[in-house]
Amino acid sequence: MNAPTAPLPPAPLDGLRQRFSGRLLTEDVDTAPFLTDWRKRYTGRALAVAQPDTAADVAAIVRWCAEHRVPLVPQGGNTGMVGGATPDASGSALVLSLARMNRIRDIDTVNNTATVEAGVILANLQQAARDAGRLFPLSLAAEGSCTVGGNLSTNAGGVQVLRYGNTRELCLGLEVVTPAGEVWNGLRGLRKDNTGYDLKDLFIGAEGTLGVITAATMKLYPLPAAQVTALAAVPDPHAALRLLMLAQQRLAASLTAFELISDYCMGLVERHLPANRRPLAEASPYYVLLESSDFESEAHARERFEALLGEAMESGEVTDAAIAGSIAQSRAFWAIREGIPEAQALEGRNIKHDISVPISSIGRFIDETNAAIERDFPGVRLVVFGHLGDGNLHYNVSPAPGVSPEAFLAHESAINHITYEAVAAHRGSISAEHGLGQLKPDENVHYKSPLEIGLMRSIKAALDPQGIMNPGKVLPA
Ligand code: FAD
Ligand code: 2HG
Ligand code: ZN
Repeated sequence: MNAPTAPLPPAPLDGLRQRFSGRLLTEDVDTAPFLTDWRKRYTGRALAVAQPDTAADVAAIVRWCAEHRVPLVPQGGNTGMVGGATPDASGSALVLSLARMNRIRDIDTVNNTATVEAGVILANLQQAARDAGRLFPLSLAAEGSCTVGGNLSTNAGGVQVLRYGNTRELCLGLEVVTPAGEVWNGLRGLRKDNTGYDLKDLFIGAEGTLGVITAATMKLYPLPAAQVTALAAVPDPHAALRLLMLAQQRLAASLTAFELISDYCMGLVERHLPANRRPLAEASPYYVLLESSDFESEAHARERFEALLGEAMESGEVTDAAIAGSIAQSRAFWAIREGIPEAQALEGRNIKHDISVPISSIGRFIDETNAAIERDFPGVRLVVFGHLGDGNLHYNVSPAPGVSPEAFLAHESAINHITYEAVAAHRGSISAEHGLGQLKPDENVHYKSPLEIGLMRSIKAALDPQGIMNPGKVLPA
């Protein structure tokens, strides 16, 4: 790859100030919220935070950055888990906030598509789809603040991937500002289009390192007639896997969520978010939160769900279960699952591993990795939960009681090593859905082949020869 060109002396912001009066933040008090990530792991500095309203605005900013060789850090809702939207500490970068680009341009209920700007909050897109009698299925706990541009740039997963796929699979077209400041209008709402390289797939999951996504055409689906949620107690992850197989057999495409929650996670949520209470009388080592979406009726959904859970209880996979009796109860079940990241943050500093392995390996991965970590770091808390139906675990680690965060974090690379070696042994991924950001580029180089990293570098150099797009993210600086 071409080495990124050295930055020029501090760029004169005057050229931008004229066009972006009131939308170019330079005072510390205004820029601070954009400079620290959600986990409070990274705090950077910036030349300014620019807040464009249109793709033409974004193009003007990118052209200015290209001219002055100013690094550019795109930012959506700033809910990312790997520091991808946080600038480095040099203060030379411009943060580009897409938050004001929040218009829903079009909903086409015949083509089943929504064309939206990058700064649209995910929950607003879900609501707009519902208002049009359609489903936009991407769903994650940060949906009240994350943006469609951020979801695309991280190729976010969430809780319905096993039925609808991740964000990449929900996208039909993109509008992108290239690192040279040109606007590419690829907003095609086509299910079939084999006209050469799929450029949109390059920008999806690129974490802002290849261009700025300014709008997207996303797929919509029919709204289900009913959704039924259950929380099932299972003795261990192996039983959870057998339940997954049974649920897929009995419910087929109606199975829309299958989440694993360890008892330690359940306790964390109860402790830090006490409005949440576990719905089952007896504690169990693990629980599964399952959801089925039915296109006939609530009664039909409930009947199938009850039959499934009855069968699983008879065969011993499930030891107890509660089926939500109302929408409020279903929300309460989901609040437990979705409260885990916040509860863990309230508990203190932690080490996160967002890993995936083939679904068939999940049980063994947990057994082996738990044993290895407990052997070397007795007493640490294993915070295991996640999207079991996708083979994606949040295999997080918190300090043993009484151990200071500093002493615990001194072991971060050793704990990462154990975890990622186990992931590699199962031919898994060290980042299933959160991306690499500035947290994992080096680990990625270690676990991917030189050929694969070389191809990634070639793509980066071809699209961004000056290296101004979110440098130091995805690929090591
Ligand atoms: P940001 O954090 O602002 O940015 C993320 C990355 O995308 C950065 O590299 C940034 O530079 C780049 N970027 C942002 N917008 C653009 C753009 N328009 N063009 C180019 N690059 C851009 N993630 C999951 O996958 N599944 C989950 O279940 C999940 N649950 C979460 C729960 C909680 C409580 C929280 C806090 C986070 C969760 N996340 C999850 C992580 C996060 O919400 C997602 O990664 C989300 O997609 C980020 O969107 P954002 O708008 O906040 O992006
Ligand atoms: C989730 O699934 C998110 O809740 C966050 O991906 C995971 O906090 C985490 O580790
Ligand atoms: Zn997740």
